[in-house]
Amino acid sequence: MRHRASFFQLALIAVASAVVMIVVAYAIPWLPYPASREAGRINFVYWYAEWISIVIFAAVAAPLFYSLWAFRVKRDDFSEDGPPIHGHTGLEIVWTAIPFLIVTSLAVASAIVLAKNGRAGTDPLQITVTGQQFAWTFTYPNKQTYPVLRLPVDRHVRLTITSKDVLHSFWIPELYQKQDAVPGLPTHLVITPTRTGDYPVICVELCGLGHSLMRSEALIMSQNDYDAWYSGATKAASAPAPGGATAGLAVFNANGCSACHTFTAAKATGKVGPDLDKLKQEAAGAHEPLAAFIKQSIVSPDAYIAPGYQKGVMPTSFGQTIPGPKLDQLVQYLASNAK
Ligand code: HEC
Ligand SMILES: [Cu+2]
Repeated sequence: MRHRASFFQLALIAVASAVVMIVVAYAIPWLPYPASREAGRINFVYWYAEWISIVIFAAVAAPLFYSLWAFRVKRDDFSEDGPPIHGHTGLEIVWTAIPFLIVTSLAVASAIVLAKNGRAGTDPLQITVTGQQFAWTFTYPNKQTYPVLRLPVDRHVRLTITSKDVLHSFWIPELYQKQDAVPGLPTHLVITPTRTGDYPVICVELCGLGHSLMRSEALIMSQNDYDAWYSGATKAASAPAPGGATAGLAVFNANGCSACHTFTAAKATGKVGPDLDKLKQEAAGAHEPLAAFIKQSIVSPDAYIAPGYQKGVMPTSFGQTIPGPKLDQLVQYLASNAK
């Protein structure tokens, strides 16, 4: 037999195929570098599955490429195919047993990782994440709500995730795990950050016209920086700001306005909607008194569309979700701080 596959040739093609796959797998940064313990575990399962795939690819590619080369039809070769194989029990046992073991081991590894990732220890930092069209807000144990998620490194954090309107999904790519935000059904996500840095917070459930703009930031900071921010923020919340602006500012932050609007008084730098520092100009342009214009813009945003902006991006639910007195505080706050 001229074409008996030499073990050496097959092995050579298998190794070459594996090397190509390893280069593709490692040279391209397919996933962000994990920034939490939970992400590290998911990363482990990912590479476990990746290595199984590399081995299977090599095992399939080697006989395929060998056959293409060794058994190709020669000129003037009219011979029939070889006899087919029927009912090879040994072969069937092998090709059932191997996938069974692979799939079972993947399921066991994933189950262990998911169970471990759900554990928050005895004293996690508890933060409530609220999704609404189209902003994320984060409520801390001091009862204050902020538009940016700040987390200390190396501490268990347990997020409770809810939604005020439709389905959203909370995701920080560097932390790998996603969690749905469901109205009326709080969900949970445990994070134990391992790397400081600024990471994007993204909504990954198509939730309306402004879905792609529904982004915030997660700042993972050292325990010291976090403590300094938290105690400062807590003090600022209890000390009355000049002009009695605290209440209005709290309503502004709690409703995610800063995710979309720039407003210097609130240190908000959102770019999705108009710059609220220019509200006076805008009200004059719409020929309305300032406070009435602001109130109308919040309660029924579609009544007047700021030039250059789109209808349907600013949430239309604030009239129902912000109680009357708070709405007045908010309007007052915006009117008195607008330039
Ligand atoms: C998802 C992004 C988004 C969020 C969240 C949001 N807005 Fe808006 N807002 C917009 C957009 C876009 C416009 C311009 C379109 C329009 O006029 O409806 C706008 C318009 C406005 C205007 C009119 C400004 C002008 O120049 O005409 C005011 C006032 C305003 N928003 C206040 C608020 C307040 C207060 C909140 C929080 C309770 C808020 N917005 C939350 C996107 C948003
Ligand atoms: Cu969303």
